[in-house]
Amino acid sequence: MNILITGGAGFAGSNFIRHILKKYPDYKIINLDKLTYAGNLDNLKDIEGNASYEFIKGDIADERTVKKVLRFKKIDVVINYAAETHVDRSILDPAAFVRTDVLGTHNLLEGVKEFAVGKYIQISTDEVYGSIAKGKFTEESPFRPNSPYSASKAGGDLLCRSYIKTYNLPIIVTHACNFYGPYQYPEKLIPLFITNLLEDKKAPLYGEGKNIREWIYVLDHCNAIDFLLHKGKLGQVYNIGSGVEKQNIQITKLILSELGLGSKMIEQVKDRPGHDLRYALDSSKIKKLGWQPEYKFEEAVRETIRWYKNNDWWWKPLKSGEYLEYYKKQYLT
Ligand code: NAD
Ligand code: TDX
Repeated sequence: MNILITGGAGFAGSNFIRHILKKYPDYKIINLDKLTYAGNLDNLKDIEGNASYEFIKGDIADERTVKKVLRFKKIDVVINYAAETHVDRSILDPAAFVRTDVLGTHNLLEGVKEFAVGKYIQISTDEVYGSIAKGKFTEESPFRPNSPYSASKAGGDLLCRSYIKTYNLPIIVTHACNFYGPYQYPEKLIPLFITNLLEDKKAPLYGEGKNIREWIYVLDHCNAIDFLLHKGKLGQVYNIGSGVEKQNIQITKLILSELGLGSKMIEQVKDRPGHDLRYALDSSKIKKLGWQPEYKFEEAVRETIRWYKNNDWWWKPLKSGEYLEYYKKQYLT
């Protein structure tokens, strides 16, 4: 099977490529990635020489690139991980999000239609449903996105829906909760806090840290996408959650305690505009099909901390240059 992974040089995509190549040595992976600030070939250093793997630098928002890859690589399946993904960056600069998350998705769908690709999986987020104070979002919940990031992801997902209904394309849409694990860019809560604390800097907690997210270890998400690739029903939408809900302050305290540090290393900073209070998914649909998460939250966070401790060669260079400019804009203005 020839699988096109877009955004495979990012956090979740690179973990998924490693997972697939290990488990299915006869599958061929083509990774199409623009290498934005979040795309990093160091994430895939260990599989660079694998004969079943090929990297192509390219932009999904460029129609010609997408069509060229689909025409010449005989792609059976497209899995779209490519996106601008950081909510705070979307508040500073929404245009890049609309371009990649909406127009990029549209180009992929057009390509799937033109070249009769057998399956398309859209990797998306719980944030499209908006915030929920009580209860959980099902696959039937309406989209109420509150940030330019979630609105642009919702735009891509709605295009997927329309291509299922209008053209009967073989599409599966997934909405997952927050990921964490190795190779996550140190701008997101868990890797930012771990790496700051390892550098003797404080953890910048928004407001009082009462916001709640549902957290899934990245390898559990890999298993879920692998499961849907083989057993998911075409034309369907699936929520992918762990059921593990945590306030940001609980996660902060867990990381501090694992590192032997106290709460004086927390810095309360100004809150994110439009900050969603809580996300929570009802994932019974995918569970009924036979998938379930395997990793325990505390153990997997410990494993993540160990990975960042042992791999500062990976994250230290990311916390200079472009990152520092962003960090100054984000926290120091
Ligand atoms: P990431 O920011 O780590 O990586 C994104 C990758 O996409 C990078 O390699 C980047 O270079 C590439 N990319 C960006 N624009 C591109 C373009 N125009 N053309 C080609 N490549 C491009 O992201 P991530 O955290 O790994 O997220 C992957 C996917 O999972 C995204 O679609 C995201 O919306 C979704 N998701 C993420 C989370 C999370 O907690 N991280 C949760 C749910 C869903
Ligand atoms: O410095 C910070 N301080 C802080 O308190 C950062 C970066 C975040 N936070 C808070 C904001 C959120 O309540 O932590 C929580 C998690 O924040 P992020 O890591 O930025 O994730 P979130 O906004 O929840 O979005 C993430 O999950 C869904 C991903 O970035 C998205 O790509 C994914 O779709």
